[in-house]
Amino acid sequence: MDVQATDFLGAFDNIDESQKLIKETVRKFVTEKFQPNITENFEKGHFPKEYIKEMGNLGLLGCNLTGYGCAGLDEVSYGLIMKELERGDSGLRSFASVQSSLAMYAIHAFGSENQKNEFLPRMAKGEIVGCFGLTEPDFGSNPAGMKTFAKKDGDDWILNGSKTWITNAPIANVAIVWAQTESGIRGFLIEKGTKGFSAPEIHHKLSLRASITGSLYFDNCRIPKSNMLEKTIGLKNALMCLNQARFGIIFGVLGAAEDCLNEALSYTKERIMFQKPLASFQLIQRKLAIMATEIAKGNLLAMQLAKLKHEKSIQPAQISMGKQNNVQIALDCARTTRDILGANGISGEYRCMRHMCNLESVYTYEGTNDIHILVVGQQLTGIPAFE
Ligand code: TGC
Ligand code: FAD
Repeated sequence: MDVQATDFLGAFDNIDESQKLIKETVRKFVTEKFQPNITENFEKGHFPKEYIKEMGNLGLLGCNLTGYGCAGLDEVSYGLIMKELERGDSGLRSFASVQSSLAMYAIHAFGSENQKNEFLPRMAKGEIVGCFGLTEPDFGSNPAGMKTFAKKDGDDWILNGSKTWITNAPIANVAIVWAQTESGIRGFLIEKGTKGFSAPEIHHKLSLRASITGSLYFDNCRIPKSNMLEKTIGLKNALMCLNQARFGIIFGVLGAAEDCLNEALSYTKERIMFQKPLASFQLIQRKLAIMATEIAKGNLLAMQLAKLKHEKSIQPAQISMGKQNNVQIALDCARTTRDILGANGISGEYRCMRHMCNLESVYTYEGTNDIHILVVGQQLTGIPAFE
């Protein structure tokens, strides 16, 4: 039997030809186009926008949505795409997650026919960019308390408030924004250029440096009725979008983890210390074996969740278990690889420290590690422990 280091238990052995082709196509794009400049882009804090249209041409944006120019792929294909993008850099996967699973999904699930026709085909092609504004300066883990408010004024809405830590915000043509109204939390489409709306970049990030992040400010923004997501009726709708993105992260982070294991394996076979390759020492083999084991379990977990999602029986707490576990193990793999590479591990000439810094954000966004533990705890006990 052919045992692969990064898929020790063969979780992906049975993917079909079309899924294999999708995986190989994305890997080629990431390796040949994106990867050569990632170290420089990360160092400069630059998100390479030039790849957005290419991702659109490859059908990667909104790939698991149907109609409106979207590829209508299955959940495993979607997961494999996220995994290959994040093998390159979590920033690249973040762009795709936000565009596809948060912004496009919100319009697809809760938008009018007009909104879907107007935005989705152009977003799928990468001609326009979306962002998703849920988090506020004082309401991160607890978005239910949000202060951003939309007040009815004739047929229009007047929006006031702010959002922060929003991926893609400064380059977004349209922001999906969640706001309190007199009838609960609802979603709105805020277009670039709307009077009173600004989206400045957040600087000095030490993580996800090749991703662009910003804040959203709304100062008496007048939003036409046609830009309200009519089918939104509460926070639940925003959380439904998060389920989609969290599912993508469960696969995505495995790409970063596998990249770290591969780096650790090749390094330890070549690096000689005490007259022997590092790979020959028991302590090093233990670290490698633990990484391979955790990745193998993470792969199985991801594939089982894809099956449940395909069958439409997946529960939010199951997604929480997957997000919490796979991000944790990916971060552990990145830290272990950083350790195994010694001083070289801190250099941008290698990949592990960049992955490690990125995964610190992934650990926090889309629900912190603690929040997902608490969601599983609530499912087990029936007792919410958030407050
Ligand atoms: P709670 O009372 O539990 O729920 C309110 C309603 O929503 C339902 N619900 C869900 N529905 C679908 N999916 C989920 N995951 C759901 N979780 C809860 C729930 O059944 C209820 O429905 P109903 O019918 O009774 O109204 O709400 P809560 O206010 O107590 O909050 C629960 C909690 C803490 C789990 C939730 O607020 C949470 O997940 N907090 C974390 C916030 C978060 O993840 N923010 C992410 C922002 S976006 C982002 O980070 C993008 S990074 C992007 C990138 O670059 O990749
Ligand atoms: P807090 O909620 O203040 O949490 C701080 C700490 O307290 C954490 O350890 C947390 O686990 C813990 N904690 C909180 N509540 C509890 C509790 N009840 N019990 C125990 N411990 C608790 N948001 C968006 O809306 N859209 C985006 O596109 C987006 N992109 C992001 C990109 C980046 C790079 C980052 C870093 C964040 C992004 N976010 C985005 C925001 C992200 O979702 C929030 O940072 C996250 O939800 C956590 O909120 P917070 O930072 O306010 O932390």
